[in-house]
Amino acid sequence: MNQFAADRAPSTPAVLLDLAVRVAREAAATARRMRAGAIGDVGTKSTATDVVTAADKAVERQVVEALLAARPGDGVLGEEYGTSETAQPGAVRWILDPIDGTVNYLYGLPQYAVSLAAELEGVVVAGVVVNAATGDEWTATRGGGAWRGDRRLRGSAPAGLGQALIGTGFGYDARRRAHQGRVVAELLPQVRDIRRLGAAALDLCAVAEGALDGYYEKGLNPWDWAAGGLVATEAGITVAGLRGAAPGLDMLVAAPPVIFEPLHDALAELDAAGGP
Ligand code: LIP
Repeated sequence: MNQFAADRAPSTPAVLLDLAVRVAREAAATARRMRAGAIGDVGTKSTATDVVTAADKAVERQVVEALLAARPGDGVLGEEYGTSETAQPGAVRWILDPIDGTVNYLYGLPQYAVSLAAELEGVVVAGVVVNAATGDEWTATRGGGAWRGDRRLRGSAPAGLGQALIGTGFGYDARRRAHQGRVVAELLPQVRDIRRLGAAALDLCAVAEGALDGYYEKGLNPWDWAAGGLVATEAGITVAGLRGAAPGLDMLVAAPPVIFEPLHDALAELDAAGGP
């Protein structure tokens, strides 16, 4: 195959997913190996608790190198190094969180993931999330369903919001956390219970497989939810913002249709997308 043909390898969702799974598994192995050794070179970003480790950086470099070796004309948006290449027109934009759940990784809590999505012309068409601590893996292609291994995922069907187990997360800024704390305190009596697991990608996969009945969070970046959002969507989960907005930095809400509206309305009433 000549270079031109290599640059124009088929960009079908299934082909892109195959590459994403191979690269994400290799990256998860690196994260696991580095965790076992030591957490070196811990730095901070937006606040003193917003940490980044040598592993975050090493894993991102590894994934970018592997993707561009396979598909030189593509672009990559990663959490640690931003947009690493200018993608050619019609190329794939890869969206990567090298270690989602970095604080869990730092503490050795087995809830951190490599999250990798393939976006074509603004639409995520394939995604994989690998729990780097356990090896558990969730995949999806647009229109092809969501899977955990060979099990098709279809979310949960709680009887109502009051019986729903809801996941959420909090930002790193103390002022935002104060607002988020007030919101979750008011939501708690309205639901079965709350879980704060620490990695958005895994929270979204948990909703896809029914291990959570819903999830919401303000302040997520594209790399936190691009892959997990496709897994949830393909499992029949509604993934949206508040009041008709698209999911994004202001708010992401993910829940099965049976409880999406009451969860949405409770969050809107509590101004969950507001605050600093
Ligand atoms: C994390 C998110 C999580 C959020 C954390 C953090 P990171 O991403 O996945 O949902 O609650 O505060 O932002 O920083 O570990 O990649």
